[in-house]
Amino acid sequence: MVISSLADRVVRSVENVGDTVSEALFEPVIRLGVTGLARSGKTVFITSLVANLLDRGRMPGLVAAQEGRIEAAYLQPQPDDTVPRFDYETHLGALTGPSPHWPDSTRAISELRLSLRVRPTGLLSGLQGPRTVHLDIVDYPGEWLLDLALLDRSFGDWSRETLERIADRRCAADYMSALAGIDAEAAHDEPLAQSLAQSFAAYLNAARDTGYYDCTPGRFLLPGDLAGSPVLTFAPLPVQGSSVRRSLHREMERRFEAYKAQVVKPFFRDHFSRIDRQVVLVDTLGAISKGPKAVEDMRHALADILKSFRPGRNAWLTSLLMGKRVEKILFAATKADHLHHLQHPQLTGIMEALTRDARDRAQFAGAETAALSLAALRATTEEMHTHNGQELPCVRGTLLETGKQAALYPGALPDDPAHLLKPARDGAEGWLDGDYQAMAFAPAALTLKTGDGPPHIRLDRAAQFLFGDRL
Ligand SMILES: Nc1nc2c(ncn2[C@@H]2O[C@H](COP(=O)(O)OP(=O)(O)OP(=O)(O)O)[C@@H](O)[C@H]2O)c(=O)[nH]1
Ligand SMILES: [Mg+2]
Repeated sequence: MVISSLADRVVRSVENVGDTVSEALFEPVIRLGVTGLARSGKTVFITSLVANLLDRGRMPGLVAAQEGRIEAAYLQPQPDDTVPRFDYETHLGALTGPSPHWPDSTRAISELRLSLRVRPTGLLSGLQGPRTVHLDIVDYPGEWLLDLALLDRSFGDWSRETLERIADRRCAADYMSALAGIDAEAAHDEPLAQSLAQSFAAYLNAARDTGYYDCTPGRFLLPGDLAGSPVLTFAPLPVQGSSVRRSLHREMERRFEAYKAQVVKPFFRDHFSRIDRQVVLVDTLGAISKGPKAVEDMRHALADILKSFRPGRNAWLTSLLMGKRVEKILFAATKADHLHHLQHPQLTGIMEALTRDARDRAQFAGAETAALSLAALRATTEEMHTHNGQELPCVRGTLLETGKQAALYPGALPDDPAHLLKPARDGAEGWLDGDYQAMAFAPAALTLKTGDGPPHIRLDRAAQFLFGDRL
């Protein structure tokens, strides 16, 4: 009885509402944020996800697809006029064309709207025809989330912390020597400011290429149309106390504040605050193959990234969100096709452990979280090899560098993630049990059956967790 009167009320209210409300009711919008550090696999993930939602033959793990309730999927013009469109067709062409290659690096925000016509289940199934659900996918660099930490730092604090952290890094040597003999309280001199900012930006780029993840301010790495503007022409200085009028210190401080107000805040206000569901992509295998330092560094970066999803600590963000929060966060170890599936549980275990602190806190803030390992575009096949009487689970693919076929055994990932994370925390130079091999494979040439999207690993499970409940 309760159910039928509830349903009546739904029908009645539906008849009475105006267009906007009925659109909100019948055409819900899910904003899915896709982020991760540079090269973590964002572009390939979105491209393959969209292709596999358009052609759903390989998406049995997405319940609505499995039940045949998705009647149609189509791309639409996106709702935000000022955000570049995610260049789906070009990226898909790169991955699935006659000479497949990985898409170019993107490093800026972009967006795509995919609309799904879905037959409802349960209570409403008898009352309603298919409804449209819009999936707005937003691709943005994880580095931009790291900038949140700048908001509650003064220029002086930020300078001190940054210089302390980078002083011993080889890639920072040029910048540190450029600072030698600088009097921050001397009169501001624009050529000097520019050369310091350029040198600092060069350091940030080198640091990122070396495998450091704490590369903020994030926009220094992808200036876009802000290149050369004052908001990007500052750098950390050896300063003490408050700044002297008209000094280099005062001007850098002003620009640091402008960066926060005009670059960092607008991103959080216009994009981040509107996200409903979030996937954080992590190239866990890549970091493991670079060694313990890279793993530890990545763990820190992830914890920092995740602070944005637990905004309690940041008064400005808390007031901006006004209680709204990301409902679900998925942590996904990408490129799992570099491993035989026998090793996937270990990879997921490492992913879980890497984000444990951060996950606990996000859960604390009410978001549902999960970890899994996936490959957005599977570039390998699996095979067993016998080596010294031992069976080794390998993957085979075309090497990116040589174009030759090769079988790879990357090394045994430990069952207990602590065997990797502990030495990383303790600052070990190398892994005890020898190295983990990373090899870059080229995307395989594909002949797709009608109705099938590109091959992947667990992309359907990721989709089910992220938005399956809304279909
Ligand atoms: N084997 C394999 N390699 C992948 C997969 N996804 C990404 N890669 C590799 O990772 C690289 C980076 O992937 P992208 O999707 O461009 O990563 P991104 O996060 O968009 O990178 P930026 O735009 O530079 O920040 C690719 O060029 C591939 O070499 C995958 O599913 N399988
Ligand atoms: Mg990209």
